[in-house]
Amino acid sequence: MGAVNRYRLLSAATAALAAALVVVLPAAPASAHTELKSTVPAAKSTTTKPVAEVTLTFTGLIKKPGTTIVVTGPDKTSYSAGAAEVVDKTITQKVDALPVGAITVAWRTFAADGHPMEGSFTFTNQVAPPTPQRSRARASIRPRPRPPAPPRRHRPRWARPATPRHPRVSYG
Ligand SMILES: [Cu+2]
Repeated sequence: MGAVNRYRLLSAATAALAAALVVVLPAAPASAHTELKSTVPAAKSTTTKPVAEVTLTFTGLIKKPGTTIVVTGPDKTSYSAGAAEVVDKTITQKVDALPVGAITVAWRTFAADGHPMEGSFTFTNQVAPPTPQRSRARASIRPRPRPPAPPRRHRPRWARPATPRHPRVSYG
């Protein structure tokens, strides 16, 4: 009889455990929200090639309304060019020529189920922007500086030596 009781207890425990699993398991898929999967450039990476755009890929579909990607340089200036583009699970943000240094990508978007998401990551840009060429082009457009004014022919009256105004006439 003792063996039978132990068996009943075990089976009761197994049934309870199975019931608990049934209750817990359906909840798991509901918590699998869309999240950021990968980015280009990758977070904490260093780029040695010019970056024309930043892409963020998520684990699920993304909604475009309310999606913003702000790409800032060490100068705290935004280099985002135009609005973020959303295609399925990927957001693409075009950027102007980035400055050298730490680049921060701050993003906000909504999952297809309406959940708001936001975050930020950084990468290091080692490619110098083409500023020397740009400033040279600007310099050629700029008007040439005026030549210095020619010296005045007539000095102001106060600066002239006290000489007679008319040629001397000899009264002889
Ligand atoms: Cu969700």
